[in-house]
Amino acid sequence: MTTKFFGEPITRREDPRLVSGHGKYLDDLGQDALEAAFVRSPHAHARILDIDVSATLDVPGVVAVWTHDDLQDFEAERLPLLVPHPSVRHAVTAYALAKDEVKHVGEPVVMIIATDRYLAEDACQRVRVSYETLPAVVGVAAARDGELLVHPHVPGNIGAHLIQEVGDARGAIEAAPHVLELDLDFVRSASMPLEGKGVLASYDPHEQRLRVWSSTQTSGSLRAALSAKLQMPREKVEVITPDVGGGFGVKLIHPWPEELCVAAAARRLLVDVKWTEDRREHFVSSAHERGQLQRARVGFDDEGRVLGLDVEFWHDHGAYMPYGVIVPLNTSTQLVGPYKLPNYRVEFTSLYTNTVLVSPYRGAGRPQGVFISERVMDAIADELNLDRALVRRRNFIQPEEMPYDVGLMFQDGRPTIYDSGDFPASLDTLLALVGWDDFLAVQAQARAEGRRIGLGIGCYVEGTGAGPYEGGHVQIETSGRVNVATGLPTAGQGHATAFAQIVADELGVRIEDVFVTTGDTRRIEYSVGTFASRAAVMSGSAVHLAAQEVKQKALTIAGDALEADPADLEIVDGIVRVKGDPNSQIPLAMVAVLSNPLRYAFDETARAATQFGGRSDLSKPPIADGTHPGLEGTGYYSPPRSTFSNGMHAAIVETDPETAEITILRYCVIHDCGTVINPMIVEGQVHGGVAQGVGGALYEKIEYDADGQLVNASFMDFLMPFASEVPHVEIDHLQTPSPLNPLGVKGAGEAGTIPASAVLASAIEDAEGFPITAMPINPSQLWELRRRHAAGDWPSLRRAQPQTPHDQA
Ligand code: MCN
Repeated sequence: MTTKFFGEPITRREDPRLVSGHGKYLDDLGQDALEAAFVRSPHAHARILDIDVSATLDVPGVVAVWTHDDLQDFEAERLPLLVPHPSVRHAVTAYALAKDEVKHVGEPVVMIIATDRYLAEDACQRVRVSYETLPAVVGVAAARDGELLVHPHVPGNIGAHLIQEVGDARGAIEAAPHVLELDLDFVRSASMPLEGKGVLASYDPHEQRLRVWSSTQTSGSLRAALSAKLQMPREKVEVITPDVGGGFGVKLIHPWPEELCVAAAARRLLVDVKWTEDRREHFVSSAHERGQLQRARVGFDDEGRVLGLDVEFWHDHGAYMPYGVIVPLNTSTQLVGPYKLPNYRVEFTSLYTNTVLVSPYRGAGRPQGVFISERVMDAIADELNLDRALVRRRNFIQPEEMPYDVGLMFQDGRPTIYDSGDFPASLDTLLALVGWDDFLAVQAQARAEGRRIGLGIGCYVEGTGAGPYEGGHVQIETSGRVNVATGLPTAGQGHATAFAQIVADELGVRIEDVFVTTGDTRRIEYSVGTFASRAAVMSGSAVHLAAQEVKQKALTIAGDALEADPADLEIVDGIVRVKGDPNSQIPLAMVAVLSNPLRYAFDETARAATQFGGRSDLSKPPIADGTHPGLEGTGYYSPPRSTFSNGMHAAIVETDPETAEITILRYCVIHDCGTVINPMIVEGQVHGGVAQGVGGALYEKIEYDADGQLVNASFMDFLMPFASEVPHVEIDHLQTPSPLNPLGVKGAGEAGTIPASAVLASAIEDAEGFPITAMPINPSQLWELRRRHAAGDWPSLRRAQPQTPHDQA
């Protein structure tokens, strides 16, 4: 393909519509629909003794009141375990409406459908549910104790347990000259898309067809799930994703209880029904992530090379496990990062607690894993009084060792094999960008002025573009308009631009003529979803393959019309022409007409095309043997395994000596996502990711009390960074193309978030001179650590003045 748009920083074509308020989100639809509201559990753990809905039944405008008993057939069974894994010992998923017991505050118990949301909410207040409260298990430590149980049949609250090992980690640590042990705490947090979840369902009894609009990341999978749960033919279920105001992982599960209840109600009541999540519901009844307690033992030599690493962590997966163990699997495999670990053992225990369920949130376990490995690298440097960058460099996998088999099973069940990357080159670029070599002098100068500044670093490798497949459909209309469809939905990632760039280049058409549809099951039969930074790899490759097919077909038909060998043709700006003979040409639009020679010409282009008389050889049928009418093609891409992006971040922070306020002075990123389709989009993704990472590192913390009540379930109490707290991000790209897909791309969507906590911990530690072991960290916690440090109750760092320059590997 000759590239004209691919790799260019083309401004996002979707933005004029979105930023001028012309986006259509779920709540903009279904203005005449009935609305649903849910009575949710006020208790973290309780037995339901009785549900009295009698006071709701005579409320004018209330149309239906459903409890678990009103669900039918499969609707009444537990929701599915979406990603099974051999490490799962006890998979407990929720009912769409609670049956007998509730396991966390916010669990839906009753659905009320009324003519509007206000009435439905008022009616919810009239429902009387009698509960017998039970003791709640809150937090990883309590769950690990195993004294109280979330689910009586799950001993020790252990949902899953896995050990993976390469070499002999414990033996290597035993024999190592230096050994360190770290206890770390990564606190629970949650993604906060501006738009919460939402669903609108409409049933056509004549066609027996259910149409569902959902603010989902997985329209194709949601379609499959609804057709199974409602026992409807898949062909009769359509799922359409309107504009989505952010997903960040939380809209991955399919179906959410509300999606199933609303769809079932629309079918049964033969009315359109809608539900949009409010902010409090999002806090107490969607999904959280991150919470882990971690322990690492590392043995290393005098030069800082890791000889053995033994990691154990305990993961809080909340009350239910619909998404399996993807998050701890990511933590356990991705903490290896860019490092060569000949002896590595990791053991995780995934624990039930009486809190909101845990499912992937941007980074999906990797921020926790990177926190472990990068804290370990800093601790080694501290112990040996070595430069922190040097310790990392000495442990790097080298570019000539690619592809590099880490020796672990990745979350997709396939081997963890790094396909490309040049970690030393990334580090060199980062250190130059942030001014690593000069920083000691800068820091000393600041100290002399009474200021505390610190420089932190963090490296990561990220498995992206997980399979199993994604599809693309490309069609050229007789007007020359090119329609592109891919099944995965868009939540703000700029797919309408990036996929148009790929197709425009492959077909040789103007980008203005390419129109992309995402997340609409009417347009493409099979799809999986947008997660794991997979769209560029999966759908990008699929639309590329589909465009190739269409191009081949166009060249064959044009060759016939122009009486030229297709190999001698090229397409430039939508015109197929004989190379070197500009007078011999035919517009793609006309080729589209010829591909579908109707008896009558309906438009100007088609009439003009009749000069070519259909296929020129009248002895042949109008449609060439072995082809179909229409200039269109479908491609499905299925990768052999995941492709691995990587990157390195560095940050300079200042901590206020009096107030312990933490300010980020600089934030630098080196990013390698293989071949870049659109650098402006990738940089936007990195900016957004860093913003979310900064939030996770310094502000955002989901806070439960001992009874399992979420005490900061509002934006008044759950702190997110404003634009004023998000640093300017300085970015440089390194492109090591992936050999695994036709475009050489690797994912980019989560990259900014992954190392942020590790980097900021490293920087704060450097500013303060004592270890940081728990994230997020806020000024009060830093102040408390200072107090403990001054009282001799918190250790000092030894690496105040590293003796070795970073490049003496
Ligand atoms: N891209 C590119 N070149 C590459 C790789 C990616 O130009 N080599 C472009 C892609 O074409 C796409 C964007 O960068 O436009 C992100 O691509 P990719 O890394 O494939 O990630 P996905 O599109 O699959 O998006 C998912 C990812 C995840 S997992 C989360 S969580 C997340 C994220 O993206 N949620 C987001 N970014 C988000 N951005 C917004 N605005 N909203 C969310 O909810």
